[in-house]
Amino acid sequence: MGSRSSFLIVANRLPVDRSIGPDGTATWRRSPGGLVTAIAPVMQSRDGAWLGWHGAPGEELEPFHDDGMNLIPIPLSEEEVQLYYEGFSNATLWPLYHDVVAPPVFSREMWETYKAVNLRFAEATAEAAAPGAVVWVQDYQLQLVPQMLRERRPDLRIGFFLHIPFPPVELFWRLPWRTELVKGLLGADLVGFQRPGGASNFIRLCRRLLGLPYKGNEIFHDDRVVTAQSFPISVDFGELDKLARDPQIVHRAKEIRFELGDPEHLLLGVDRLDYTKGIGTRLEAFGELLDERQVEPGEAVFVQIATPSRERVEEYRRLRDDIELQVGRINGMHSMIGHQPIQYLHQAYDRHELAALYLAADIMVVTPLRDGMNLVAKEYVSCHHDLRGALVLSEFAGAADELRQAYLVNPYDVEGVKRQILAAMRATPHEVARRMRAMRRRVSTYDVDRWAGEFLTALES
Ligand code: GDG
Repeated sequence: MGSRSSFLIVANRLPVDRSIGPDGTATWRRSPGGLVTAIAPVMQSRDGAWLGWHGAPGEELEPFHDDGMNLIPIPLSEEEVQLYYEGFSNATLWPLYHDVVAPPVFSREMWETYKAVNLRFAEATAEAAAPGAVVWVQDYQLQLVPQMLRERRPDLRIGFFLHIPFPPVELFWRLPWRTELVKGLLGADLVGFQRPGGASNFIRLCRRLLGLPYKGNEIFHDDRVVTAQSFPISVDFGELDKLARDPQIVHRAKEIRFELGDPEHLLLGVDRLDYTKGIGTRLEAFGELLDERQVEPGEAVFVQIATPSRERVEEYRRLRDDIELQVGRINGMHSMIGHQPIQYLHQAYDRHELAALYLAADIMVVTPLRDGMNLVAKEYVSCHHDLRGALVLSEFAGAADELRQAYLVNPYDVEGVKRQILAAMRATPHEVARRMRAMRRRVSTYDVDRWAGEFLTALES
């Protein structure tokens, strides 16, 4: 790559996906997601570059330009995908950081590969960055990059943002490589978390593990100051609001309700099929409401979109079987000819269909056992310009800090989840509108632009 960039994003994946046309030519399409939308203008105005894996194992690609961004592909071999991505990132760190809701795998081989891949990212970034550039490293797959990068390029301004929760000291302590991981993060000038609790867990850990002094949210390490602070991520409210007002989407939302037999209550869940999302819990609650005839057959339909995710990781395969068994049981018990209480869709949908589903749903059920933020909850709110729609939301999602007018639940308390689903079903339209209006005010003010803006301002100050 000839010219160097003054603003760089470093993430596990590039923000584009390749699709091969019928004539065999490859085109790149921007992958959906708020991060890219928020960052794209900054990229364009500062001649930015994005470093990340392009998604094809074993393939090396030259840097290219697409959608106004310089993209620098980082290669990963098939074995690295297994050990670094599916392994250390998603079978070790992911469950450990999510309250150990599944047992983490501790493997030295995975760790070695994680280190090697982080080094490759750091070296490529060191090469691509202009003097004094601002570098923003994303998420748990790349926690060693800040330190590795600082060793090579002390002139850079380095920020790191963790999209998932940062666990309490007692859980983090189990990691055989805990010291290396913490030191990796401390290479940054600013370490960002979703919730204030994540930042304080990190500060406490630095003190307990490394004996580092701190004052407020500033940690003193190696003659430098590292700031640990929360920046709750958000969605592109304006874009979703506009999308949900589009007559085609409004029409599609009506059509969806009609196709489902115009139930009195349409409940919706949208998640990657992940064991942290509490899909089983909400289905259990809904199933019991049907068993107890608190909800009459035919009165409600639960649409659960479960987008395929990490299908080669053992724990995810097991989860899929469990959920499919559970759906089968409930539907077996409570279906009537022409009516199934649960519509389970193990498929991905495009953004338009998703917006129509949000708009169609009376009750959005978001019950993660632990979640950094949960964008689905904020997307649902952004789509309800009609002020219809109630949100049932887990206290264990970062979004619960902001969306206080949701029907908040403890996802471990099935009775409580049932109670809140019933409360949402029975709420008056006035009450529903009052809550929705307050939540919309929050999300429209704290949108994803503001999130990125506040992080970058803090990083550069
Ligand atoms: C991590 C953290 C944090 C889902 N199905 C489809 C689809 N989606 C989109 C949603 C939403 C996104 O995927 C999922 O975001 P979440 O925030 O809900 O969850 P994670 O994937 O676990 O994200 C999380 C987030 O990072 C950001 O920091 O909030 O806590 O775990 O945008 O709409 N999109 C499309 N089709 C689908 O079928 N197009």
